[in-house]
Amino acid sequence: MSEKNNQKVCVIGLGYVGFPLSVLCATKGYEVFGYDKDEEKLSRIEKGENIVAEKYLDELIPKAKINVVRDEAKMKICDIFVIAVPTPVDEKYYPDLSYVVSASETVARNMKPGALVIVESTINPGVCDEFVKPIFEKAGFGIEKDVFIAHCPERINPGDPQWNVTNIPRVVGSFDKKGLQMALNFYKSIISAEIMPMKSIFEAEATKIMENSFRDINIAFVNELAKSFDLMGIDVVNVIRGAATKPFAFMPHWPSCGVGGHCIPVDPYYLIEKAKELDFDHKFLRVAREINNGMPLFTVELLQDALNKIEKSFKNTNIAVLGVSYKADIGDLRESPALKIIELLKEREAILHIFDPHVPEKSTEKTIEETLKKSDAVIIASNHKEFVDFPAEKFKEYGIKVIVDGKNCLHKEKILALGIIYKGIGR
Ligand code: SAJ
Repeated sequence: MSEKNNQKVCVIGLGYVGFPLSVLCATKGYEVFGYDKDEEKLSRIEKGENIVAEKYLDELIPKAKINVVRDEAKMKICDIFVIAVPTPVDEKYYPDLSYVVSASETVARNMKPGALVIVESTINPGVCDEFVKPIFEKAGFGIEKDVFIAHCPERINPGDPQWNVTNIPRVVGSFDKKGLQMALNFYKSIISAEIMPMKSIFEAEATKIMENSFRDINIAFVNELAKSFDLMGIDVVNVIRGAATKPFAFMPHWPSCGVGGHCIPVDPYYLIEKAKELDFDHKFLRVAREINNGMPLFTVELLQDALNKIEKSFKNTNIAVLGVSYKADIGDLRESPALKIIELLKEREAILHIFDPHVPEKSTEKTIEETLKKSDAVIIASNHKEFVDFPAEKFKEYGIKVIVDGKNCLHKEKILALGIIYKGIGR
């Protein structure tokens, strides 16, 4: 039996990160135990369901035995623990590490000496040192003696058809050489991509935060350009496409009605707050967050201007909101800008008809057609395939007079040619 085959892995947190990792480990010869506070997740896993609806897992799940853990004591036999719980921010955008702390305490209560503990949740530099390590020391474990702590930030991109837990390169950091080697051996045994050892656990924590802050500031950059170019009558999307013909030193990002999801709009705050403790103000990150957080209101104001052109105001005007989730072709609502747009439109007493094929529970209508029939204006808040492929002529057929394309995903010229008022974000 290879070394890994008699090792037992316990994954704490069976969401879009932990569940795929559990499946992968089980197909790679590990005995896998899955722990989550959500009983529904556990029972669905026991039934062999693909609880994150990622297509690439469909063929792996039948080969993956995951022992769900309801009694935390059962995890005592495990050699490797992976913590993959949420790291959100609260309503004031302060980091919420309560899930990481609680998961670490659960492991510390139920861990045999010598185990490896890996945190995959996205955290800022210092969290493993200031929050995770003390929990294990308080439980009587000595770092580098009978507990090894590592950080390997998750890089899951929900819905990505190419990159997933089996093939995304990773970075790993630890407090000590042995912990680093144990973590490298683990990830190299399950992932067919580069696993880069970092010089410290702090570097590993900083890597993911930097990756996602990079994305947030670049999106803020094009969102700000969208506003200024709009005033100049320049189509920013075409300009970005033009800039993207440069084969080096340019990476296109796209303006939109806002930045949602569990990562991009959240992670920069972890770095902002950490730096604040050290009396450093991450001005640039803060301004980028302000710009991106302001995009839902900017989009609603575009709709207001367009309605004024047909002598309508929001009050008692029927508005179709197409899309509620934060990203194309998935039903994830976390930090979705569409929810902010809906809130702003309700404040302005518009009559809303909402449709998202991936979020039936938030939809007031069952089809695009039904939604358009009841509406004078449309706001596109998610760029689902169903909306992108919807024939422009049909908007005319259903009497739509105004379209605000929050994802710049419709055919602007076709819509304008039909005599419909079209406004995109920066176009
Ligand atoms: N967005 C823009 N303009 C862009 C790109 C995205 O407005 O140019 C918006 C999207 O509409 C969405 C939000 O930003 O509302 C986030 O989009 P995202 O494509 O970054 O999707 P996420 O939230 O699933 O981000 C994940 C992240 N993965 C991890 O944190 C492990 C992120 O690091 C990836 O870069 C991203 O997927 C990806 O590349 O798709």
